[in-house]
Amino acid sequence: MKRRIFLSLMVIAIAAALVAGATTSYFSDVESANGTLTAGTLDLRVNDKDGNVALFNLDNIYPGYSTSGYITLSNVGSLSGILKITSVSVENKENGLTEPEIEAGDKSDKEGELGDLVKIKLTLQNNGPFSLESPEATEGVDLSCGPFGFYYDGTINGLKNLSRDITTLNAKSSVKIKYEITWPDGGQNDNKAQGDSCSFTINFSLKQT
Ligand SMILES: [Ca+2]
Ligand SMILES: [Ca+2]
Ligand SMILES: [Ca+2]
Repeated sequence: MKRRIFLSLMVIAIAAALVAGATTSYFSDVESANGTLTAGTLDLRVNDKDGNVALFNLDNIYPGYSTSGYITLSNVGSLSGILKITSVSVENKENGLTEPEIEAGDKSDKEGELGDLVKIKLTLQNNGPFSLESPEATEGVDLSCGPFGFYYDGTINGLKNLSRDITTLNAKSSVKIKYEITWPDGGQNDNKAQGDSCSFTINFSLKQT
């Protein structure tokens, strides 16, 4: 009995060996295919920096004061995007009431008046490889489009809640926005802003086209 089982196993083993031997006699060939996915990048910088970039800190300004500078917005990524101002926040502080402020009729110490008196002009400069998007004026603010694109001319408080497309910003390109800040002579009313301060934050975004 044991011998028969052993023989049967031998037969199976020989048959298996024959099958295995037969298989290796066929031609064969092996190939493969592969793909790699790399996501593009969309990376905005303000004046070559990321984050909330400080533009200026102006102290001791007065009626008749003016200054100007540039905001450079760069797409350092590999994809084109739409550059947009998503929002602007403005904060006015009274910093206490001086005697001339009270004389001029400033009664509240809750919010300062500087943002209503100081003007800002923002102009998109025509020195970059850009094409204009959505040239319509934004409702509710003193905003129109000049010959070269985005343009704002009004009080700092008027910037509140500004939201609009500026331009297409191609990969590895940048645009400049010139800002001009002036405190025009407002007569006796200017005294209401003595010691007041005003700060604003313009939020930019770059979105995939
Ligand atoms: Ca960035
Ligand atoms: Ca004031
Ligand atoms: Ca004050």
